[in-house]
Order: sequence, then structure tokens, then C-alpha cells
Amino acid sequence: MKAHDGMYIDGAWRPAAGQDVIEVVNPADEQVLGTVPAGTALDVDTAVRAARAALPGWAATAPAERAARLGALRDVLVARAEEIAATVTAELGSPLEFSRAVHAGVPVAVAGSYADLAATYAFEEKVGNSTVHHEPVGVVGAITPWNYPLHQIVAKVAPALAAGCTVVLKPAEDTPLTAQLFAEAVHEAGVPAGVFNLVTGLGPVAGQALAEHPGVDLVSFTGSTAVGRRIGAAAGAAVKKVALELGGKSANVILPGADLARAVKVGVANVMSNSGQTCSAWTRMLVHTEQYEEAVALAAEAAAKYGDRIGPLVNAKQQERVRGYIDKGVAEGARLVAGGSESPREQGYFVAPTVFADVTPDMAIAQEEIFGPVLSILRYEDEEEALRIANGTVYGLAGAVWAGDEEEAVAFARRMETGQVDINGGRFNPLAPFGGYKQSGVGRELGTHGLSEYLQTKSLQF
Ligand code: TXE
Repeated sequence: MKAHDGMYIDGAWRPAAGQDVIEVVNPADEQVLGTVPAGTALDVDTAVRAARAALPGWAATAPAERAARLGALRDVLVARAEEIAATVTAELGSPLEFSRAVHAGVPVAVAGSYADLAATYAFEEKVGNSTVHHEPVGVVGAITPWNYPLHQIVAKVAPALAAGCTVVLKPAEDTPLTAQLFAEAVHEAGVPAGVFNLVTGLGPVAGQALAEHPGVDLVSFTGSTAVGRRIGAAAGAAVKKVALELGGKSANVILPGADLARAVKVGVANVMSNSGQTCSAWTRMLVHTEQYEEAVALAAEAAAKYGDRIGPLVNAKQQERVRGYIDKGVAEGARLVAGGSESPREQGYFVAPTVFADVTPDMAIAQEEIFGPVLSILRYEDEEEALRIANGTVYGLAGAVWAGDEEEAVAFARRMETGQVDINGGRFNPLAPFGGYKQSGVGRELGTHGLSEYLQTKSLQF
């Protein structure tokens, strides 16, 4: 697998300041794929300076020009889709079909949506006797996780570029090869030097240096709540703008009139997708007591059928963490009906699709983000109890409601404390704002809401 041994800064690959490297490992077979440089505060500083120097020029480009670059970026992502899918599969371990459809496919839709929005967004509007200008926030420090290596990058970089911001990206240490491929794509798309810069490195070193750099105007972070809290606190102290997309513990609420078989089938697929490493995954299934045992049997059967179709977790630490939660679920008295903590293969960081029944709302597996292929099924007696359980965590990122009629589902969804709800299945919409209520985060990604995170407002009175 091709790996650059430098940082992409100011339009070229340049040697890192230090000698340290990060080994990139294929989590399916534990083989080393290559190494990338482990950036330091010096590399971050060089990249931020490049981004600052490029800011006035990029901020002043006509929106149509920024749209053209984003359109070109979209086209490169299409042309190189097979390479992207293979790279994500190598460093994340996801099955190739999934990498093609989701890891390579979704970023194309998102980049395309921002090419359109850059061309059509009202960067200037009239309000009474004022003109209101939506101007770029400045230099963006983007810190991204490994679970959707390219999507997480594009969901930040595309709106930032559309807004007229310049960017320094610090991607996750587990998936830097996809980030390097993205830097190549940006270059190929003709984005001017310094507008996008990449520094690979460890979170507490390069990530922290980027988050705390005084030359960064906005930190956009996706990752764990623990790190998000620290970044938010540091940004608060510096009075710096921040966008945080953090964890989730989303509820999949199946109301009595719903198509139970379909709701359970789609619900299980949702949790197991990407080996459960999805912040918006519907990890808690809520079923009415009268349909409970039927749902449990259907879910256990669906999980048991997965076999080889599920990829590994990203690394040994995540595998240990997920296995620990499974053991905890058993110890807390939940009923294991599929899977378990034993690794299904000798090599690779695999965890079998796991389903727990008789989960009560106070259990750790019903409250904490596991980030693995583990579904908890909870029981409710009436709608009010379902709502209490659904809203009864510190998170509020996503969710689902299934009902006999759409109005009933919408009425329930409106009472959920969460940023996004799929009604009777739903379909991905790259324009729909995505982000958290409560401790799931601050700000929104995607669509015009995602764009506005990278804009600040000035009004002129006449
Ligand atoms: O996350 P980290 P990890 C959750 C999920 C998972 C857990 C741990 O529950 O099990 O987090 O995953 C960078 N200053 N999510 O340890 O550490 C890091 O290098 C600045 C949910 O991988 O938060 C990486 O680029 N940056 C989630 C990014 O933060 C720092 C996706 C995320 O890594 C830093 C991933 C620091 N001090 C994990 N420390 C989601 N919301 O989708 C680390 N980083």
C-alpha cells in the first residue's frame, strides 16, 4: 500500500520535522501496511502558517470558483473510488463491498452537495436597511476519527472550502493512508497551495497542538466525548469557535403497529454495519412487551447469520474495549442471545455480532457507547415509558421510530431528544443536518447547516 513519508503542506509533500513514524496495521490480519510520519507541534505550526498565508486569497475567490474546485474534487473521488475503497478496506478492515458503497460512495455525494451549495448559497443577503455578509471563519483545524475515514474528512473539509476557509487536517492515527489519498485528490482537483494541509500524527501530540494553536480560528472535531470535552474546554478558554461531533447511544423505537420483522432486520443491520463503529448506530432497540420475545428471536437469528460478512474492529484496543462491555453485560444480568466476547477468529480484531436481551435502562450496555457490533434490546410497557428510555442517556445523536402510520412515528420522533431520526427506515440524505443534542456534540455537519458552521456574519447598515 502506498504511503507518503511527508506531510502535505502548502501544495507539496514535505519532510516531517521529526523522525518518528506511525505504523499502519491491517486489522483483519494484523499485518503492517506501511508507516506515515508522526507529526509534532512544529509540523502543525508550519501547516497553520501555510493555511493562514493562503486564507486571504481563497476567502476572496468567487463562490463559483470554489464550487468548480469542489466539483473537480468530487470527480477525482469518483475516478479514484476503487483505490479509496481498497485503502479503507486495508486500514479499517471493512468488507470491500461496504467500502465501495459507503466509504468511497458517501464522500462523493457530500463533496458534490458542497460544490452545488458553494454555487447557490446566499453569501450576501439584504435584511431591511442592512446587507448581511456570510464570511469565512478563517483557518480551520479539523481533527477526524477512523470509523468513516474519508467521510469524516470530507464532511469537514468540503464545507470549509465552500465557505472560503483554509484547513489543516489531523486525521486519526489508525487510518492516515485514506487521508493521504484525500490530499492527493485535493491537489489533483486544483485547489491552490496552502488551502488544504495535512499533518499526520498522534492525537495527544499533533491533534492537541492543532487544537491549541493560536492561528486556528475554528476547531472541528469528531471523536470520543472525553477528547471532545477537552477540546471544547481549551477552545472556550481561548474564545475560539468549536464544532464537536461526539458519541451516541441511539434508540431504535419499534411501536406496536410497526412492521416488526422489517424493523428488527433493518435495526440489526444498522448496528452491525461497519462492525458497529458508527456514532449514530441504533444500539438500543426498544420493543413493546407483547412483541418482545418475537423481536429477540428475530434479532438473534439475524445476528447469527452474519458469518464472514462482518469486518474486524479497527485495532486491538477497540476489540478489548468491546469484549469488556460484552462481559459486563453478562455480569450485569443481561441475556446473551447471539455472539459473545470470544473472538471468532485467531487473527484479526474480530468480534461476533452480539445481541443482548433483558437489558434494563440502568445497565452500562444501555448507557455507554460500546462502538462495536453489540445490540441491546430493551422492553417497554407503553409509549411514555419508551420515550423515557429513549431519552434516558447523556447522548442524543440519532435514532429511529417505526410505526403503523407515519404521523404516529413523526409525533414520537418530535419528542425525542436527538439530532436525527429515521422514520420507518429512512434513507441517507447528504443535505440533512447531522449532529447532537446533549453530550453528543455542538454544531451540525452536512447541508447548509454544515456550511454555516464555517461562516461568520457581518452586517452593514445603510
Ligand atoms: O477516539 P479519539 P478513539 C468514540 C468511540 C470509541 C472511542 C475511542 O466510543 O470507542 O471514542 O476512540 C484525536 N487532542 N468514537 O480513541 O481518541 C485522535 O488522534 C486532540 C466516536 O479512537 O477521540 C483522532 O484523530 N486530538 C466517534 C481523533 O481525536 C486528539 C469516532 C479521535 O480519536 C487528542 C471515533 C487530543 N488530546 C471514536 N486525543 C464518532 N463520534 O464518530 C486524540 N485525538
